[in-house]
Amino acid sequence: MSNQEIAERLYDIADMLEIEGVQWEPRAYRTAAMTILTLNTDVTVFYNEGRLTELEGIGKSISKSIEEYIKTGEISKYEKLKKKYPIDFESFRKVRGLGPKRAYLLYKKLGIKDTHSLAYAIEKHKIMSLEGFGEKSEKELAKNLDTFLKLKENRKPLGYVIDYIENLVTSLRKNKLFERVELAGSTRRMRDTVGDFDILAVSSNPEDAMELFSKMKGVTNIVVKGPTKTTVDLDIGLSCDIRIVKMASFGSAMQYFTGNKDHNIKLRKIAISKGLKLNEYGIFRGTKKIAGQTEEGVYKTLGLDMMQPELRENMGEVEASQHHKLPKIVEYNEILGDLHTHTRDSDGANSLEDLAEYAHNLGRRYIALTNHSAGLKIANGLDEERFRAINKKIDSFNSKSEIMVLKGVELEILKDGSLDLSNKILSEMDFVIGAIHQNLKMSPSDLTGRLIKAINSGRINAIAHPTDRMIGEREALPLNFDKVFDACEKNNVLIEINGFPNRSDLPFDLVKRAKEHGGIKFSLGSDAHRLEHLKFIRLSTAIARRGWLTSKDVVNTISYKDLLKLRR
Ligand code: DGT
Ligand code: CA
Ligand code: CA
Repeated sequence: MSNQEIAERLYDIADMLEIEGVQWEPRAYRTAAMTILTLNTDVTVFYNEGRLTELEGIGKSISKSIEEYIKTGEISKYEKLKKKYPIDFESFRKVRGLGPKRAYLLYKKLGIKDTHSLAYAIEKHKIMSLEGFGEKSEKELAKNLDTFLKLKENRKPLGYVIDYIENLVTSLRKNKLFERVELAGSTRRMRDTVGDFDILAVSSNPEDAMELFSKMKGVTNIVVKGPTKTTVDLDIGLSCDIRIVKMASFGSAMQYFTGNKDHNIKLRKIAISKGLKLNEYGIFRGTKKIAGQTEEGVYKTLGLDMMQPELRENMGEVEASQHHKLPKIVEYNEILGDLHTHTRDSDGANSLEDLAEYAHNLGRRYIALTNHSAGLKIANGLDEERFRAINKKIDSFNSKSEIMVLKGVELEILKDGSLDLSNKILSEMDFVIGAIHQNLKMSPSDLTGRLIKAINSGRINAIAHPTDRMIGEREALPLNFDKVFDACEKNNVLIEINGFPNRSDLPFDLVKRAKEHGGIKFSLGSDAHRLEHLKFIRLSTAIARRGWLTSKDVVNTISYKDLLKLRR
């Protein structure tokens, strides 16, 4: 059982209650589901300590449902509703434009329960003749279903699973059977999504070590089990490979299994050109092993500088390293502030005081409070009056606090590229990020023009989550990035790297392109909507590193005072 499983149950209940026409409950269930989904701790820990109701949005009644699920694997409310609505809501939630009520209509009229039967009905053009649908919406649905199926290939945003796998590694390390345990693969490279986990370990008793691994908490299925390689499925919906290797080849195993594949292939070619052989066991001249104990040794033997795992994507890092020209990428601990956060004043869950305190405990020296502006109604956006009131609160908070709060806004860029708040109130702000959230169906040139108009306005400091992609749900907006980068450079507008796991936006390859464009700086933001989300700044930083950014490229490395000057 996992947080995700429970969260999906709660979302399902919300969807079914919505079909039933129940008023407030669906929203309550969704809030609770979101809390659990983004919790960095197993929810059963809270249950065991009797602290379920301490979690945001989890009251008595929902905590009873969770308790029931933990104890029995079922929620009676869910089972009862599900008999009436045997629909795959979990998938349909990710097909755009297919809310619970429409899904129910399709079920009632055509018996559509899942993506298979939906695809079939679309193929047979059965949907366009339904009342309330029509040809256009059938086409739309076909497109959105296609997107869902394509994106569904089972990758998970790293930010949702990194704590889980790091905890697992920590618990293995505590066991005497293991002399060494390390994460490799895409997780070590901090890629924005993960297909499976890769762990390398050293053990003098591989049989028992593998036995222990395959019986760990969280294992739902053993795919293969042997003394050198074991693969299991984990309850978070990803599988995990573990390999036992010899200490003498640990470095080359780490190098090989960190990848990525194309990076490895390039290294192997270099080895061959030097008359050497490279594999996961070491570097060999003939049959003599000349490197492999350490990763540094592997790179050095090939004439390369050692490089951070985040850089290993075959994006020019091998060549740069041959010429000793690798960038000194920004360090995680150089990030002083978080430049994108929300409180319950718009659609966040916490107070300014609690958010700031949590950020302070994470080591931040300042945060920008960037609640939504009025134009984003579904997020309870704020008008000028409410922003003024909050700004006043921030002033008084700052006067007696160690961590500083910047007065900010995540400002709607309206359909025509104009801005949602007056120049007057914007001039009272310390940090303004412009964002497109609505009216996304525009031509690429119109979308680009809309964004550029906002950048040219001279009123915004940064553009939030520039591509507006949602991993697994929605692809990037078809923007012309060369033009966007030009405009950002000319107007000194920052590009945000949003660390919220299913956004991870700007993606790292575009970050690298923006940096190569020249003259562009970046701002990092967790986009926290509740306390634990503040940790997502780590994912922003990872993307910055993967995009070759140095501390000079990232404004979060400068002091609060210097940041304030930026706006002037
Ligand atoms: P993922 O799991 O899709 O998120 O991405 P990775 O990079 O973790 O890929 P995975 O788990 O298939 O393999 C782990 C590493 O093992 C990969 O990054 C590089 C290495 N590797 C896998 N297959 C090959 C291969 O065919 N050739 C070479 N040279 N290396 C490979
Ligand atoms: Ca992997
Ligand atoms: Ca793997």
